[in-house]
Amino acid sequence: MKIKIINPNTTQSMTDKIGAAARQVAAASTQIVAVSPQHGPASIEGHYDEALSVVGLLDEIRAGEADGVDAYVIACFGDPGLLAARELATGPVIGIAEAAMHAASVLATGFSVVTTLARSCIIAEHLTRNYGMDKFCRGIHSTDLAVLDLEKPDSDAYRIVLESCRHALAADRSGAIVIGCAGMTVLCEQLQDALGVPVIDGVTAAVKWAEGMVAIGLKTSKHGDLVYPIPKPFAGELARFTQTENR
Ligand code: 5HY
Repeated sequence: MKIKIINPNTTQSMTDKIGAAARQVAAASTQIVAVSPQHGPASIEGHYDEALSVVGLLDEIRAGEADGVDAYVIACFGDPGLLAARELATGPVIGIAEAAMHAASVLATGFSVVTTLARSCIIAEHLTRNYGMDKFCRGIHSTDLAVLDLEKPDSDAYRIVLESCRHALAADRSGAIVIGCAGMTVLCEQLQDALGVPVIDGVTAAVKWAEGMVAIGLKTSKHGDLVYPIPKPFAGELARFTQTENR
């Protein structure tokens, strides 16, 4: 099977890390394709960045449909464009926040999220309610790290994230940590060893969830609101999205 992991920001070094983490856990028979769109924000930190990242994300879904991709992972903790992507895709589309939260909810009666900026905490809070995970999520914590700080070797990111995880576990009385940024994927194993609790990285959780669904023949429902988009003309720079016939 072929799983396409889309990092909706345009920072290739982060995409490379995400792809490596995915390949580490993927089955030998699973081909992992990890991409960033040609156009879009270098990092996604808020509603504006998320909105502008969705066109590039959907470009990658369109290309994937032509390449016979079996499932997609949206590798950004805001799960941007998730439902639009599901309309366009045939196979499952999994967001890393959704995957990580669901995984944490069966490993502990309560989990904490540790993410980047304070504004991203509010977006994560909205997601917990959308996913019905608010009854499991005991707290959402900012490290005040910018997303691209995670790409800087001298950012001291590991120590800062570890400290925030320790605080979250104590303050929230939670039993597991969800790391709230795809760029933190490389920290996950070290954090788990240091903390002695499950630390869930949505990238790897989403890959294994997608693999499992494809393996049992499950695809995105095309009955109701996730049916393929209605063919219509798109003007200007979006003309490439014009579809003339129903799929
Ligand atoms: C992410 N932004 O996972 C999110 C994290 C955040 O560019 N990749 C990004 O801070 O919302």
